[in-house]
Amino acid sequence: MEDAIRQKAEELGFSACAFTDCSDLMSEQFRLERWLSAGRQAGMDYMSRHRDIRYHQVSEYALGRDYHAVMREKLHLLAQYVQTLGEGVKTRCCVDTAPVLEKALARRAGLGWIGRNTLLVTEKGSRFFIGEIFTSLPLHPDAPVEERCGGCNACVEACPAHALSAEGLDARRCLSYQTIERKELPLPEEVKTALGHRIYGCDVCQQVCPYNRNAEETKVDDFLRTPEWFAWGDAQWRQLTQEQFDAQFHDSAMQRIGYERLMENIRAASGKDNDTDEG
Ligand code: B12
Ligand code: SF4
Ligand code: SF4
Repeated sequence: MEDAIRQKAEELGFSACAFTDCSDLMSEQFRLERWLSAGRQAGMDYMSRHRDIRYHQVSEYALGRDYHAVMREKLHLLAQYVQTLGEGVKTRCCVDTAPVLEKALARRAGLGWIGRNTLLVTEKGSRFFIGEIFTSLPLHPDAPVEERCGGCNACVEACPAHALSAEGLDARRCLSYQTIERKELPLPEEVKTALGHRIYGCDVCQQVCPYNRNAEETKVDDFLRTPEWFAWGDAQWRQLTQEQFDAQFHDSAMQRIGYERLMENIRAASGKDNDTDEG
């Protein structure tokens, strides 16, 4: 049954599929509690409530169609298949859902290990999203794999905001948090300095990871596109109108932050000496 589900997942374009049970998640929960008590979730209150691309740089995942929608559609198709494997089988799909510790579950299912960049890392890198199907169908859990960062510390050293340490990630520093999740504006000067040309998300701790050199191209068309804005220069970003924003980003994860927030990021990333890098 497990192999049949894995095969169906592969047909749907998932790069991997594995199984785990939900018992004994207390140790993972403890890590989360410790992270929250240290205030490292920054202003993402939802965490605690639920216990240039030439000139500007935009995180690569924003190129594709919003991964929440793509993953949800594919998970529902896979869940429909799982329901056919037994009488009255129940399923529930999740992707990027706040109270679910997705990396912890994926690690337990043996999909990869938690790297020093705090992401789920596999032999084929970390450039993927994680989604789950919780089901009443009894399945055999897979075994976790060993941590394979070894002596590497590249992500910790390369992080432009010094957000990574032996303690994990401090979201208060992370540029992904600052450009996507942070609510209080304007951005502080030290954040603007660390931003460089970034206006949405940050990929540095993945770009430097040696395992991402083994990454395979996705088979999902929704993630393979090159939108018009990919070629925009500085001037086009700065003059972006609400109408252009709606037309260009309506189905990208970037629409989630809204026009005003993106313009604030563009101003923050432009308000420095690197202004001269006109694209
Ligand atoms: C909040 C959040 C953020 C925050 C905080 C990030 C963080 N590391 O916690 C911010 C906004 C900064 C962020 C940024 C990004 N995020 Co984010 N984020 C989340 C979210 C919603 C929750 C993460 C969470 O629970 N954090 C709290 C801390 C305590 O937990 P944790 O680091 O996950 O650690 C747990 C386990 O990993 C485990 N654990 C940790 N270390 C160890 C060590 C050992 C030995 C063991 C046994 C266990 C263990 O214990 C912890 C508690 O359970 C998840 C989706 C989800 N529901 O899980 C996506 C998620 C983690 N993000 C994702 C992505 C893609 C990103 C970005 C790459 C986006 C970008 N390009 O800008 C960056 C990367 C930044 C980074 N280095 O983490 C993906 C990661 C995919 C992957 N390969 O791992 C996820 C899973 C979303 C998804 N569904 O695909 N994110
Ligand atoms: S996403 Fe960027 S700022 Fe955040 S931890 Fe990774 S390298 Fe550092
Ligand atoms: S860059 Fe090195 S330390 Fe960081 S996650 Fe990748 S292998 Fe691990």
